[in-house]
Amino acid sequence: MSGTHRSGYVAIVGRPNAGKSTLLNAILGTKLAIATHKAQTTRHRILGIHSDDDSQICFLDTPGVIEPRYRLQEVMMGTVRAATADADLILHLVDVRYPDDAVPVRDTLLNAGKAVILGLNKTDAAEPDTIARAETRLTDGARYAAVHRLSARTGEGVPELLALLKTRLLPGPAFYPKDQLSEHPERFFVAELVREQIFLQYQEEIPYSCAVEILEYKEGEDIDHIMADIIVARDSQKGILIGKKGSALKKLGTAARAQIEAFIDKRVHLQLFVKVRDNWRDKDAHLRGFGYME
Ligand SMILES: Nc1nc2c(ncn2[C@@H]2O[C@H](COP(=O)(O)OP(=O)(O)OP(=O)(O)O)[C@@H](O)[C@H]2O)c(=O)[nH]1
Ligand SMILES: [Mg+2]
Repeated sequence: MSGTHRSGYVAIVGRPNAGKSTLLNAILGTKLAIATHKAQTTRHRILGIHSDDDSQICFLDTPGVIEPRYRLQEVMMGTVRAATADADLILHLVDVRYPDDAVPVRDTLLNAGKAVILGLNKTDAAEPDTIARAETRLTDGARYAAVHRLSARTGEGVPELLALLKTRLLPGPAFYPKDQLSEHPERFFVAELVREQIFLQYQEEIPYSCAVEILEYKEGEDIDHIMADIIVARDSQKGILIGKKGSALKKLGTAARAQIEAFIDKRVHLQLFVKVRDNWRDKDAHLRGFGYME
């Protein structure tokens, strides 16, 4: 054990698909946050806690920064602002192949008056000169506290990133027990895993029109019984979700169940229902009900 104990909150902020949730999972060595190839996968602020003997870093994974077009997206951007405000340190994560996209987020973050570290992610998918160009493009005249290259997918550069973040945190005690990874209840992760499968299995506007609500979570001796609603925003989406003779919903349920079983390390009986709540994405009462708003 060495010297002073350090602790603090690090908000991971960036455009959709930058790899924020993938990075959180790589840091924690477990799949805590859902991550897909589709933009706007993350809708909440997700706490992931990394502890070792002499530090505790509390990461806040956040929704990708966009120009909001409907109320849910506005609320998501409020979540990003709140996480940024709460954090001691900001990690601006960028897909190294698209530095131009990251410029508006960079300018907002650097104006927030906090230390911002630039994480150039996806180095496994880019040539060295692309990476160098991205670094120049983003750091030219910008006051980042530090710059770090990494690949959340391969894990290259991730231990070094942790070491870098650690040096930037102030001395302080652990906020959570050292074996704790997060603070959301199990049903939150279960709902997220269902939502992840919706992102993977359906096209176009469907993933963006769905919310998942756990209706019942009954723990059994060797199998848990879970009932969940998938909420859609329009009647026509219900049929798409269910598919011919229920085939699409069945496929979704099978895939989600496998993910949930891996997550809780227990057998699961999962029942999914589809409900319509007209334009739920624009209604605060629903956004609150589904846990997107306080
Ligand atoms: N090649 C490569 N792909 C990556 C890397 N990190 C993430 N990805 C991929 O990029 C896509 C988006 O990853 P996410 O982790 O969901 O991105 P995000 O920033 O959380 O996205 P939102 O939640 O939509 O804001 C997924 O297909 C990941 O597998 C990386 O280091 N290299
Ligand atoms: Mg994400």
